[in-house]
Amino acid sequence: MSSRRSMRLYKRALKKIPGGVNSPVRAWKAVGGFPRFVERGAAAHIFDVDGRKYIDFVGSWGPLIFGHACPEVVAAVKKGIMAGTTFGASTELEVRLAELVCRLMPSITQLRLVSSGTEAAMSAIRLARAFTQRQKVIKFDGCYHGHADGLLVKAGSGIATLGLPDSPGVPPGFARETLIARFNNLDSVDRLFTRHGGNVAAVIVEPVCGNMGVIAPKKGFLSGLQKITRRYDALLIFDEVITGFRVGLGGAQVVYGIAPDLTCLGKILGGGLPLAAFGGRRDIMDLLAPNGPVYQAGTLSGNPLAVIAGLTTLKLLSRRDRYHLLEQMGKTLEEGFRNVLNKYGMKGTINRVGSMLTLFFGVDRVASAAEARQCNREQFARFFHGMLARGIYLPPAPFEAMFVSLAHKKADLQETISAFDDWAAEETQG
Ligand code: KE4
Repeated sequence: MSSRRSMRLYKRALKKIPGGVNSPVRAWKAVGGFPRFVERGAAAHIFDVDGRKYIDFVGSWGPLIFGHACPEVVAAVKKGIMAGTTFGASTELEVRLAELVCRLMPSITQLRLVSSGTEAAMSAIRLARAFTQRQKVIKFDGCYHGHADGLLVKAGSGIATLGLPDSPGVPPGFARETLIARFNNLDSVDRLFTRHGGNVAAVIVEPVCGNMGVIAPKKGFLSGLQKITRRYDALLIFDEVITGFRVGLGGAQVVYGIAPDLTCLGKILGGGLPLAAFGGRRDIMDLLAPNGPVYQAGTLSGNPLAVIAGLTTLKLLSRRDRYHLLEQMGKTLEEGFRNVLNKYGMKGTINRVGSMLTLFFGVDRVASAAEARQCNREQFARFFHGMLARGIYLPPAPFEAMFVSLAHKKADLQETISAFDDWAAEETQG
């Protein structure tokens, strides 16, 4: 089946939208080809404008834990929209959502709703700097926390531990306030604190990485971060925009038993509509305007429709243990993929936490960004297109996560594994 309509739409899009997309990863630069335009989604499937049906493992990059057009979410939003879309005033809905999140994640005693994960991370860092009256922030190579200036930073040379802009437009002065450590490497954090300890406001980390492909924290890594931040009176910020409500109802912080000082949330929180949040210790959150001097605001913050979608999603997740099912499905996919790799003698490894997983080609182990970057990206691109041709829609980039949803059925997983087997045969036997 041709992709003529997608190609035509892409050409039009290129004229009026930079790169033809509203977010760079959607342009498929890492895998080549041109993006398929989506017409609609239904449960575990998406349909492109040329009528092709795909089993979807992007799930809009994480929000859709119940798949596309979840009936309960659709019904709740349909009902809600009849009362209006936004008021720029408080509603009972946002109070109920805040109460529910605080119940599910006890480290959060208060939270502020925003519209994107970028806003959540940016605001949490501003708050941490105000609370500690310090400037430096430590992040990890390969972790992504949205595109606020201070977070688009890459590691300086070995000596210059200060960050360097990772994008034009980020002033060197902003980048210098961000220090880069290595995930799963407490010594790299220790060295930065030894050198800058008294001036480090916070460490921000994805407790389970989703943005260098999936990488789980080594035993003791997260508790080690908590110990060292406490030792230096710095704050620990968990960016749970992906892992929140994904790896467990209470997020990674409950799964790994670590109570961060601040948490960023997004994606699943909004049930597919634009909603994110940051929250944590009361003594820190009290600094936020209008109580305190730290300014943060947003026209659509706590948007009623997004809150309705989020509340409905979290209540569905709370009803009964869905995470056992997500774990089973993730395991089925991981084992199926591993069997195919072994069957065809293909070198690769699969990292998985619950229903988020990444297949890295050409490497035996990935526990850091540096190891992830050793993977065979060209083979991943062939894998991506091979699976697309077989009706499987994967993240169009090697350093992202595949997401299994509660809308996926066993048959979808079997079809996906068979598609991989078929492609692997072609890839290895020509
Ligand atoms: P947004 O501003 O895109 O809502 O959230 C930024 C963000 C913050 N923290 C983490 C851990 C994230 O993964 C993200 C955004 N994730 C990417 C994909 N990994 C979103 C996809 C995109 O950029 O289009």
